[in-house]
Amino acid sequence: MMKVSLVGLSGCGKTSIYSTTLGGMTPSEVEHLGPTVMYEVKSHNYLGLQISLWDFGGQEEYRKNYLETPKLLANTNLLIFILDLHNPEDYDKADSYFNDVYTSIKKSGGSPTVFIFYHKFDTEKYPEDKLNQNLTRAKELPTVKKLKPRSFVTSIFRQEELSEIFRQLLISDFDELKKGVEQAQEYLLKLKSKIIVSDVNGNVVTHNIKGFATGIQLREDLRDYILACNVLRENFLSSESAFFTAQSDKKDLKLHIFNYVLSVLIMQDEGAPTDPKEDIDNLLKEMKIFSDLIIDASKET
Ligand SMILES: Nc1nc2c(ncn2[C@@H]2O[C@H](COP(=O)(O)OP(=O)(O)O)[C@@H](O)[C@H]2O)c(=O)[nH]1
Ligand SMILES: [Mg+2]
Repeated sequence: MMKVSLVGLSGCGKTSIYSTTLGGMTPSEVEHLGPTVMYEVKSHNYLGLQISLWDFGGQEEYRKNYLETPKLLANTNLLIFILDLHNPEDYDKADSYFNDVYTSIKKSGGSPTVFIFYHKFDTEKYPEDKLNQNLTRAKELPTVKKLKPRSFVTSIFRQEELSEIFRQLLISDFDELKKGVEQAQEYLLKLKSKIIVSDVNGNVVTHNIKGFATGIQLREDLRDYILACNVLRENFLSSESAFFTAQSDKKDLKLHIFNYVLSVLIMQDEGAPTDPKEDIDNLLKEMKIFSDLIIDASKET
């Protein structure tokens, strides 16, 4: 089990970040979310890893409560602090909250990996020159300078990038998995076919096509297809791995499921250039190895 804690002042964007990555919502769908009361815990299985994501509501009365009830924050593996670049008036308050949360986790014996998101880096409702000034100032905040967390400049309006960051963080403690993902990305760059590597639940690992994912979630129809094939693999074929194919005169779909967990979906449009069989076979061979790494990593947690 891996515990990820999202922390930051009220309105900084915690719930929006969750919703547009693991939650599979679009940026426009999250615009009217209500405030989080106390905290919310969402469980997720990503690449076989059990992830529990804690969204700590940021209102003042709750902030005090978390600090006075250290067990809420204890056992955090990944601490993600979110700083609202559109709200520099509250930087000092945010920074000292960051410090208090970190100190509280340390006191209860934890040693989380710490990240900071400089969030809302977009000019939807904010002037550009001020935004850049705010970013420069944010990097000078005392807790940021003290903890030197790995930092990312984020916005829910760059959903694909935000999801990519999130995917990286979720496997950041697993070196072997990181290498596997990088390997997959290298192959995908070279290939012309449309390819999506995901887990069998439709959580995207990497892909080379735009518009097939909402955050980390694969498009619903394809996700349903993978889920259905996975049920067949399990119950009907009774095998660890399986291969499915579907064809029309316009499209060609190939689905490989490896080791219960990993799915590689290869799509080809009619008349589109095809890749040499050897290149596809090499990708599949690597993904088979990657699926073994996933099984090992999920045993660790
Ligand atoms: N411009 C902009 N607004 C955002 C971004 N992320 C969240 N918001 C807005 O900030 C407000 C508060 O977001 P919410 O997720 O509820 O914050 P929380 O209290 O930290 O959970 C909402 O109106 C969101 O639409 C972002 O990246 N850019
Ligand atoms: Mg919230």
